[in-house]
Amino acid sequence: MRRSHNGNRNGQERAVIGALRRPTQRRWQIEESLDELTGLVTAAGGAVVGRVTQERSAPTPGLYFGRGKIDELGEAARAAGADLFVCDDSLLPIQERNISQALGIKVIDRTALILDIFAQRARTSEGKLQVELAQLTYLMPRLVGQWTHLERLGGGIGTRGPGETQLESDRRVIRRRLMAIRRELEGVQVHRRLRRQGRRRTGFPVVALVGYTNAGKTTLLNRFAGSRFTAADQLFVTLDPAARAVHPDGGPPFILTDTVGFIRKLPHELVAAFRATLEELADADVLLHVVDASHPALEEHVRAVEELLRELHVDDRPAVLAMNKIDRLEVDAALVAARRGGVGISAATGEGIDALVAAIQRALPPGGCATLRIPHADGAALALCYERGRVLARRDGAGHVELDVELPLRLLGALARYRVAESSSMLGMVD
Ligand SMILES: Nc1nc2c(ncn2[C@@H]2O[C@H](COP(=O)(O)OP(=O)(O)OP(=O)(O)O)[C@@H](O)[C@H]2O)c(=O)[nH]1
Ligand SMILES: [Mg+2]
Repeated sequence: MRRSHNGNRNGQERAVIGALRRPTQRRWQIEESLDELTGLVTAAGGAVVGRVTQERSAPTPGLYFGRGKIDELGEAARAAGADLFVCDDSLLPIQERNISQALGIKVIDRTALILDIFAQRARTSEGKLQVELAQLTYLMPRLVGQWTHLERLGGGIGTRGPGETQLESDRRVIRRRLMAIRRELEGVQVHRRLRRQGRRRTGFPVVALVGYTNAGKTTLLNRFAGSRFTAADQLFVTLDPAARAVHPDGGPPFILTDTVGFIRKLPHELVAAFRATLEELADADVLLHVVDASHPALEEHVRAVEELLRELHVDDRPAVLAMNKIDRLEVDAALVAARRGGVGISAATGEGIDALVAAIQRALPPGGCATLRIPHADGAALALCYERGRVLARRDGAGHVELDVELPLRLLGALARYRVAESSSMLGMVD
């Protein structure tokens, strides 16, 4: 563990992970979810040394698991030399405390683990503030009369913070800190809004990458834009939004944005804290949903992403489904993609990218025609019309130029102030 104070062998925290299996759940579903949890522990810098499951219709209020299972868990943890137990589901603060006392090791849940990974990965000041906001919100109910919790902070998975500030905090101090963070975030987010506005003024349509973590979103952005953002076989590599202009062969350009990946049971504290980042999706003309088609749980991944899009109120957006990593498939990739109405691609090899570009172009809002009266003083607007649109007619006037021009819809909006409203030469919408 990089920043662990626990002093374990190899400096790496050793975790036992566990989950309940409800009667409605299949065994493979639980195993798959625990595989994912293993990936999360690894991403946090720990190692999984054991896993336990228990079949139960509901968690017990005090211990989450049954008493017997807790004893078994304790033995497993001791035998494996574990110093951490991670529960695949959310634990109530009281359950967390009781299990920890029974096992004599630290206990966290999936939420705390994800928050920890985000705390490690946050790079920009906005990202750090958002993570701290989520962590403190998560911590609040765990603080009631729990001073010992504070002493635990500062070392190891689930207890790291982006800043030092919460270490000496009590609830009142935390509340004050939360207020300060919100204020700071507002300041940072003004810049983001300005960037977004600037992007909008260029008139390029915006295509937003969305998808499960590790689906290949950043790899696809890099392929499209020739950029070199970090892409790796690890969960939650990307945290901060990025945007690049894409100039595909044989099609009009668009802006492609990358953002944080989704996951099942994404902590609502994080969704709330990252709302500003995720709101960028609301700006998109088209959502490009990237799916790892080679993943055994791809159906669950698609569902989790669609649910989050609904939660963020962007599920009404036109979407293109990219079934990625088809280079890993042995079956006919086209069949796999077609099953969901998606396009089979490989961001790694470039296969299917042309078909994907075509699908994106079809999904983008159509352009329109208008008559614009542009003053000579705004040479930039005039240049935009020639570069990005198709000028159908030009009439030079005193101090202005009047154009009948076909433009992408967004650019038409950006230049709306120059529209000649009463013009009879308005051509209406075109395809
Ligand atoms: N075989 C194969 N691997 C791919 C493909 N696309 C991406 N990968 C790999 O999948 C892993 C994840 O890729 P990323 O681009 O980082 O995924 P992401 O969706 O941005 O993930 P997060 O930022 O963590 O949410 C990397 O190891 C990539 O090399 C593909 O088409 N084929
Ligand atoms: Mg990424």
